[in-house]
Amino acid sequence: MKYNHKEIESKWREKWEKEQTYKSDIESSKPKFYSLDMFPYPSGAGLHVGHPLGYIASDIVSRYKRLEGFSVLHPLGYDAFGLPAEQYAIQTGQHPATTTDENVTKYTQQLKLLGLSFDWDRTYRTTDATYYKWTQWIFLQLFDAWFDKSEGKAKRIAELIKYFELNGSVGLEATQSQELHFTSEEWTSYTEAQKAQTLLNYRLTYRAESVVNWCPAMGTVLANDEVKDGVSERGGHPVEQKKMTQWMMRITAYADRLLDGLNQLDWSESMKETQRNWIGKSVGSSIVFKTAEGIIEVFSTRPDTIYGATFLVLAPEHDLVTRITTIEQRGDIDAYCKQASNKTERQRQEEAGETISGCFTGGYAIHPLTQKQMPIWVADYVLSGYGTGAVMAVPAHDSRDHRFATKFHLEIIPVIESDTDVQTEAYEAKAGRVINSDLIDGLEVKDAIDRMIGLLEEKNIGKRQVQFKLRDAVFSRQRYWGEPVPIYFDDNNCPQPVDEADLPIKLPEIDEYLPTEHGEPPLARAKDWTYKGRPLETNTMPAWAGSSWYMLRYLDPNNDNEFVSKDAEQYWKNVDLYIGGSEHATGHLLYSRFWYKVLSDLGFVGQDEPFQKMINQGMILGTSAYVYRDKATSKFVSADLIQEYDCVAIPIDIKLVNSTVVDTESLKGWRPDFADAEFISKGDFLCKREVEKMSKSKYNVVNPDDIVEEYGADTMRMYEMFLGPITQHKPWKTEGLSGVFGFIKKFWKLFYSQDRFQVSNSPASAAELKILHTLIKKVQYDVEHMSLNTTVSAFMIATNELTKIKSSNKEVLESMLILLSPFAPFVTEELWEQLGHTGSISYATLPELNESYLVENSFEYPVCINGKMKLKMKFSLTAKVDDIKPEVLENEKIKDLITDKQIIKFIYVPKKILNIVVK
Ligand code: ANZ
Repeated sequence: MKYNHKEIESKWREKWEKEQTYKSDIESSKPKFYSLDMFPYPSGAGLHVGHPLGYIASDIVSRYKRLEGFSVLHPLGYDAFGLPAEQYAIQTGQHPATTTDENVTKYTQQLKLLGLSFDWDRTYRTTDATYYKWTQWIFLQLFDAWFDKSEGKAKRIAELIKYFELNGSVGLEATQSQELHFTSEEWTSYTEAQKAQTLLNYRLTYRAESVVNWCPAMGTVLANDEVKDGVSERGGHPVEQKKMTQWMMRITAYADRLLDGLNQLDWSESMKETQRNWIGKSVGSSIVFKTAEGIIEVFSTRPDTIYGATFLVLAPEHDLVTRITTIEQRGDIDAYCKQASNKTERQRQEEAGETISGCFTGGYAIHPLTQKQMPIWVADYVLSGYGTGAVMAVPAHDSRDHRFATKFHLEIIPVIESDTDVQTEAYEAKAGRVINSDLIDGLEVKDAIDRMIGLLEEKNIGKRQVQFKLRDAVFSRQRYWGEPVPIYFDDNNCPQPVDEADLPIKLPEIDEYLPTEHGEPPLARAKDWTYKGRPLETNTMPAWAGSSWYMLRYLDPNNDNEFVSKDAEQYWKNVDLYIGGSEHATGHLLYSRFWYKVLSDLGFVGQDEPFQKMINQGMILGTSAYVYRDKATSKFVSADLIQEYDCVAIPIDIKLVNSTVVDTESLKGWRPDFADAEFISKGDFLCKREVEKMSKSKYNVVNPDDIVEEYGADTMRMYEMFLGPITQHKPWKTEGLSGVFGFIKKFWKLFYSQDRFQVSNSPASAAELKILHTLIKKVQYDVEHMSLNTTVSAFMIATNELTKIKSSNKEVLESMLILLSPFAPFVTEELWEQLGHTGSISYATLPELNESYLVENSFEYPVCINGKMKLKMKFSLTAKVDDIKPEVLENEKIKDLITDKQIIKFIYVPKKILNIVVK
């Protein structure tokens, strides 16, 4: 029988589904392994061959762990709320649930082709009301919690109320929006509305007015990581800064724990570094500068440079700007501030690198140590949301301040010794001796920083301070296709939580997926959008809400009473291996760590981190094909002739080309406007190939369904691994598939002799065992180190070696099948059955490594006559000279050479040489 991938794969696909082969259960006698993929957003385009790379890798590990005896949880669901489905709904009037459903169905079909051992009984979509009921429930947990800084953990609001009743705010160490001061008597005398308002200042989710990234074209607020270069990441629409009342998540309370937690995680250093930078912890000092109109507090990480501070700079939004600005400067300052308000924070930071701008307020402050007058400027490189929104500018040692001082002719005073001429360039290194600095002259920078913080504290003009770049996360979206926020507004217009028993608050039906004429979010269109007769919140949650806790729901997906049962949580715990893209470093991976820590503080989960080990897969790149068109005549020009023309490059479908040769007839039929195309070429009409991201718009997408059809899922899986290290980017080459396909056919042949299934039951030879155990060792090491590309080569080598020695040993082949089954589950399952097994190979036992088979137990001796090598003979290492000697002397060739000679001596040096001395 020939290897027939189509028959084998469809047979097993059906059988696995019917028999629920990959159902995972709590098996307390077994250790657990939780292997998770970042769940996909099901887009309309379906999967291309780049998407399953991570799924295949995690599937191999999951299958390997089953063979090792673990109970494996390997689920997949869908992150299905979000903008694309909603945009499509706005354009077509079709309910986003319909599009989502179609896309999910398509994805699932495609994924099922690949033999991924997901437990499909555990699948869900974040858009299922049975799922988002619990997303809403978690929101309520955050609403009912505050962060106690003294213990570094979240606690219930009831505890905070008790504290206020006893102490007011006195001595409270809590993460808060604003510093509030009140006594217990004052608290007791507050109205309900005042109490509610006060508590919002501490809740882990709260409402606040904040400057947000507003995207008018999309009618919604976007998170910082959804804005790239001043435009929306999706759609590229302009984004402006706007003050709005929003639900916020107090992630900043966890800044330190999010930072510290990284140390114990098995993630790549670059991923950890990205998170560290995003959290951005800086230690420094606040310093107070006096002005006639009030004090300006600045935050500086370099208080050692205070004697070099020659001017102050305020953010355009700083409260004091209007008061400090003199009448003469008012017009300029107003115009400058207005202009700044249209830029995003990131834009402002980026521009500061090139075109620094600013405006003088006309006001002055007094230097607290030298008492000199310092001009006060406004500039948008100072951000209102960071530190105090004001800086002391030290142009000699900060390059932005330097550019600013140079542009506006402000004084530059060096205060750290260096070889740099600070009049032309800033010396930024945090190293050297302090100069021109009275109280701290002569100290090294590090010591000077500490000393100065101390001095400032003594003199009451400054305080040690820790700053984070991390901001509280905006949690409301003015969209339809998201989870409704389970909040209503009472008679005082205070937000109140919906009762847990009334969850879920289901997404209502509306007539149009657009904001109302009054600019309210789409949910305001719903009929009777009320709760207890009071208005419900009309904002929905952002796309990241559902993905911030999805790893927990798989543990117990159908539980209607709890978000996850205690039993399930205690058994499965956190994720042992998480595979997904590195682009989620600052969004999903921070938010989910934050929620998980809150749930941990409130006693719902037993660990502090959700994803213990993470691998970030690289991208599989496409090879686009570009044809060239002469701008003047619109004729197509072969790629080898384009130097003579002025051409535009046009990407064309890679199906129209063979290597670099274009099928011009098919190209004409590909687009109506190409029907009458004319081609200029000498011989074949050529295109240029370019390796870049796979995308529909570049027509370079390869569909996994086609590959599975032609070569089978086993080949596709192994080929994806064979392409190169999992974490690297690498181009897809369809030509490469035949190599792996050939390997599987060769492997199949080991079990067949002249088209008949035939394996030998005799004991395995030393050579066979050596091949097998070399493979076992390699696979063990590689899977542990996620070096799956080299495992594929190891299988190829072993198969070649077994073929060479014509091995068909059952014992060896059986073990090899088990080893190969995580990589090529279909063909191995089929051969396993043919060997007479009834259960699935997925639950076989991994063969154990026996190192002794790897040890060489024989030696090939050079056999010499009078010191001259004549031939080579192999002998066991344990053989005695009495066994060896007769065999050598009986050798035909030796016999011939010594017939007429007399043997004087037979020399045997173990593991070196055999020498016959003759005369
Ligand atoms: C004086 C100084 C001298 C500074 C020097 C730096 C170097 P990181 O490390 O990022 O925390 N700064 C403070 N608040 C700011 C704001 N709202 N917008 C823009 N810049 C701000 O940076 C802290 C430093 O950035 C602070 O230390 C301050 O400038 C500036 F040789 O103070 B420094």
